[in-house]
Amino acid sequence: MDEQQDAIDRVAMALRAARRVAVLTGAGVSAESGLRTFRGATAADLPADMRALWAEFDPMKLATPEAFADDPAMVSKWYDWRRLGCLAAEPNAGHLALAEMQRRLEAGGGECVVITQNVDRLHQRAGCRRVVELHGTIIDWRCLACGIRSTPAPEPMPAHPMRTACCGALLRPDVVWFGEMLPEQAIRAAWDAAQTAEVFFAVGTSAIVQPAASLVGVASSAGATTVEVNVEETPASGAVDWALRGSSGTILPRIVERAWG
Ligand code: BV8
Repeated sequence: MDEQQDAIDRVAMALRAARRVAVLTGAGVSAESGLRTFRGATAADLPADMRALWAEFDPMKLATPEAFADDPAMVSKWYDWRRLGCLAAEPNAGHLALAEMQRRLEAGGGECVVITQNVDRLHQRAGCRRVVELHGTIIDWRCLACGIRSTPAPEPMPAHPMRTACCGALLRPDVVWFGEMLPEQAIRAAWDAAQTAEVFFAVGTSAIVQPAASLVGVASSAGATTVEVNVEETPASGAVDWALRGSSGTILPRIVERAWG
């Protein structure tokens, strides 16, 4: 049996024996749904009007309150374009496998918390019920003045930036930008899940963005069996018990199949 299949068998056995599981996901889990990752992205495969935006600006610079304050029209256009991409995307086999994992564990009286850095809501659309959104969501937007949230229609916004009916203030995406605090409730739920998990997965994340990346160490220090699923090496690869190299859309279904048949 090849090494990877043996590792998948061992992970599946640990999963079958566990009652508390936590899964940290990053942009890589949505890559097979056609959504661009933050660090693997290349401008080449972007539509022309977005190429300049993406090539000219580092997403890390666009995803900040300073960028929005400086040019709300440009940042709002970028987020609206990404929002429409998320709405048009479909959950892939990796998202569906995590939803199945959650169902199987809950059916056995256990629990599976999906902690995501993604803002696309594809886990929810795949059927996951317990999802902690560490970095908010691009599907909802909120008033910059009073914080009231709204869900824009599934079509291009009529203007960039939009102004809110409630306050006449700027409308911004309900995401956590670099330099902004993560939602207190999300942090607490994520830390609780990582500290009590018997098996902790890190799937499709470059393990760079903090404080999310710290969760792998939190779970490991609390005694969890840690598993990474990624197409490449990351700073977390050396610290986990099992580093499974491959795409989440292929590996996650194999783990779930092996665990529950
Ligand atoms: C904060 C929403 C308090 C917006 C995003 C230490 C502690 C605390 C903070 C910091 C710290 N050090 C630095 C900071 C500041 C900063 C930070 O972490 N900077 C990094 C660059 C070092 N953190 C913050 O600002 C956070 N706020 O902590 O507040 C504070 C504030 C200031 C100073 C100190 C403390 C807020 C972070 C949230 C930012 N918002 N998103 C938006 O989407 O536009 S983060 C953004 O990056 C996305 O959410 C994305 O998900 C996330 C992380 O990236 P990944 O998900 O890992 O995606 P990436 O593209 O990097 O990697 C994809 C991976 O998938 C790759 O490994 C690839 O190989 C793999 N892959 C690809 N295809 C597949 C695959 N794997 C499997 N299968 C495939 N098919």
